[in-house]
Amino acid sequence: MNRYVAVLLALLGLVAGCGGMGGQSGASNGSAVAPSGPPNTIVIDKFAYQPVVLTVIPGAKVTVINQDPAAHTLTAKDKSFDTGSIAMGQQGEITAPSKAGRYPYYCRFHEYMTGTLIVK
Ligand SMILES: [Cu+2]
Repeated sequence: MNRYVAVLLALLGLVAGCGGMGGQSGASNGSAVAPSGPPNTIVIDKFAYQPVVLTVIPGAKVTVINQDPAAHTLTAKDKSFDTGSIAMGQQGEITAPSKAGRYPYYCRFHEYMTGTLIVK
């Protein structure tokens, strides 16, 4: 079981930007079917968005994964996107605006949680 947790954390580490621990990368057999192109993913962990700034193309789908034991949202300050409430361990999705620009967002439940989606 702890091994499962370790693997999950390792995967998250890769998503969050390839730092860290090294070790067992690659070569797991099966399951995860990778879509073509890098996935656009924002992870919510410890009441923070990771990465804090994400750049995507116009209209991109962005998956938002909530790893916290609390519900969160990812809501554009200008309301151009909003995941709605994401329960603990669940995920939501937003569609990036079609217009290029910087879109600050926050969590409606915890307004100190902020990040920026850059569309270009
Ligand atoms: Cu929150």
